Amino acid sequence: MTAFDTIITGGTIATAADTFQADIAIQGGRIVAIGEGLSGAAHTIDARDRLVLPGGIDSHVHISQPSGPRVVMADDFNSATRAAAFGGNTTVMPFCLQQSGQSLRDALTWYHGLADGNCHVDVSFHLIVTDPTPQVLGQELPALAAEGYTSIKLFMTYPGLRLSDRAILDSLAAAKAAGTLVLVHAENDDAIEYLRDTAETAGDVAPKFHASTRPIPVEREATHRAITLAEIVDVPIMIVHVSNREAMEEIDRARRRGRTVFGETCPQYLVLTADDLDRTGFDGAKYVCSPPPRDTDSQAACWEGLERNVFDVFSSDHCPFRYEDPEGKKHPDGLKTFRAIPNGIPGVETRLPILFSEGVNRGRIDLNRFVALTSTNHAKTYGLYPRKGTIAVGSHADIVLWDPQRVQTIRQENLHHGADYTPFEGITVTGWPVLTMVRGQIVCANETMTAERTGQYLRRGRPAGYA
Ligand code: DUC
Ligand code: ZN
Ligand code: ZN
Repeated sequence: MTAFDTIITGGTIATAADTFQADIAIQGGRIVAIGEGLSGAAHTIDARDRLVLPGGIDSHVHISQPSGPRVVMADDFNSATRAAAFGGNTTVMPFCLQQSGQSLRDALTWYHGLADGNCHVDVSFHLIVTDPTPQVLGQELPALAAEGYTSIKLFMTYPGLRLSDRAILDSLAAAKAAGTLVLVHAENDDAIEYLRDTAETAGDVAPKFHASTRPIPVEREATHRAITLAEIVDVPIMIVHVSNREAMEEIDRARRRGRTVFGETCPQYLVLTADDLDRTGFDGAKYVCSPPPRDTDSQAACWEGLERNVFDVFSSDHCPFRYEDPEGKKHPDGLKTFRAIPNGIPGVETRLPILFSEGVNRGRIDLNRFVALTSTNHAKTYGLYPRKGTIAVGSHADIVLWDPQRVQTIRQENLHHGADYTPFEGITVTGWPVLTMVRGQIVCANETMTAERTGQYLRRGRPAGYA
């Protein structure tokens, strides 16, 4: 009889608070002891020369999301969560889209049907509310919050998704009553449509005009408005995928007024720019996402935001479309105008190595802040802590071993997602996750999957801001 299922020995553990040498004992999928000289396990993992970190939580990914006529996302739950695991993640949070006229329950039934039994890491859904009827807000939202669906996303742009200010106010009020955290995609839709019409009239239809028709003021104004609407209702809010300083300043200003505003940024705002949308031929389409990558000043601002806590979470906004595909970036309508290019880029597998290499190795953030930004804060923000997001006795044994010395050039051929390209092609990083364990089970190690779709659905508790 052994005391433990697994012991991880000899590694350097880092949490959001501490870095220390210790062994970890695991039993029944949970961490049951942390200390020196642990022994008595059926399996021992030698973690010498490895960092031992809480598994990454990517709280912003899109998987199998309906994306318009004859457009198909490149990942299903199998491929997306496989890529997530190889990228050092143990939980992902995709978006369940409510279609117009649909109930949230029906949307969830459909989405669970795609996800359940098909995931390699644990999952939990945000709901995208596009049709906030009295029934949806008054009946469904509170019932679903009680069942652990405690976050929704609202869009201020996109025909079919965008909500009016009044609908946002009503949704915020319902979320407040239900204890649900509201995430907002903040871009001014009318301004975008005006700029797009103007560009197209001038014959400006290449991919690069996706960026120029969604300039910073479009994001700044909508960020300000979203925060203002949340202030009127007196409810916390999360501004997702922030790309630039002016939107950051809106978050700063609101916090100085005492508002609870959370912020998120993503790898594309650290290492890509709008120039990438101007690559030769149609290659710029590979970088079409919203908000678009900006310039090097905005990159520097986003780094500063990670350093000084403007941003609580760092997510991928994984939203993959194949490039060489008429149902992807080369959609026949997209070839005619930037307006119809499917919007989004893959990134669930590369989020962590990019931040580790560019952030920790370059001394912009320390290892503990890295853990906070990529795991702990996601768990705290979305009601998963301390089950997830840390290495502590009683927590799920969601653990990732990192080789901090491994030098790797990001190449599509080495990745596991369903897309046929990576926008981060050719970036050389130092530090790579080499073993991913979910609830005590090794899911992948040394380039190989070692478990088959053992991910579980996670009900969540109250989110941050609703203490
Ligand atoms: N918003 C997202 O959050 N992801 C992809 C596209 C978008 O507009
Ligand atoms: Zn968005
Ligand atoms: Zn997104």
